[in-house]
Amino acid sequence: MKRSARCIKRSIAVGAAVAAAVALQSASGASAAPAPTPPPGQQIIGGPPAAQGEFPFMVRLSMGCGGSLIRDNVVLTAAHCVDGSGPNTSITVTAGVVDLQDPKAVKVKSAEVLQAPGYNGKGKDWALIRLATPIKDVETLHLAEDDSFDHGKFTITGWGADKEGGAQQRFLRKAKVPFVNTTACQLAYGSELTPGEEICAGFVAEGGVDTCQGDSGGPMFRRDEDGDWVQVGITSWGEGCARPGKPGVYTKVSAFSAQIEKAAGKMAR
Ligand code: 4AZ
Repeated sequence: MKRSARCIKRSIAVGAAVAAAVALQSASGASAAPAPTPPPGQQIIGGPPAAQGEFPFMVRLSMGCGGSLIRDNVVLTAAHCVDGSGPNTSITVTAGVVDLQDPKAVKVKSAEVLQAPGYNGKGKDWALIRLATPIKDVETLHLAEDDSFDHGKFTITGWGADKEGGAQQRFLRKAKVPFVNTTACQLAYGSELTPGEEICAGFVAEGGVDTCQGDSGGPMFRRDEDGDWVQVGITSWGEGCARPGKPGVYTKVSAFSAQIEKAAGKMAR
């Protein structure tokens, strides 16, 4: 099966299962006092929980994807997380928390969606969501304007599965993954990879750390020379999760940042 179809199916299935999975987790963990700290474990896959406020630009989308705030009223996510372009009030965006059940969570509805022009399931996996109301005083994430940040170690974050086929998470997880060059990534994926539009990351030899189902649309980012976060990728796809020889594939933000900024600027006003 084409990987695009596989990923789209997955994200929809995850969307349907999210509320239930998160509700279940809270129910099973709710017997004691409200849990201020996450349960122990190694999730996104292979990383610890994020601290409250550590990634203020990180949001959860109600269809079961991640996203990043690039304006106070615009979220960047994956094209395969949305249905198309146009007015759309069906998405709930949860911001400002690592715990999706935190009563302080800021929840806002979408107003409009822009799916990447020309998106057909291969490459171009980006989309913008305009919010009905801006998130107050939020620290937005800056986009890589060129490929000068496409190397080194990247941070990945999400509420997605903690293992292949695993449950969606109540608490935001983070992990670090190294850049994988195009030659090595093509060795893994052949013509399924769209070089120039996608960037790969992961521990190819050993696996073990990765994004997984439900992390899609979330940002992959690193620090620039000033120590500020810069987004280099959008979680897109991969064969399974955290498998040796199968790195994660991310939309190469620098290839689209001019187009994204222009579209976001139009949308935001
Ligand atoms: C997904 O379905 C997904 N291991 C995201 C990332 C990866 C695989 C699947 C990469 O959302």
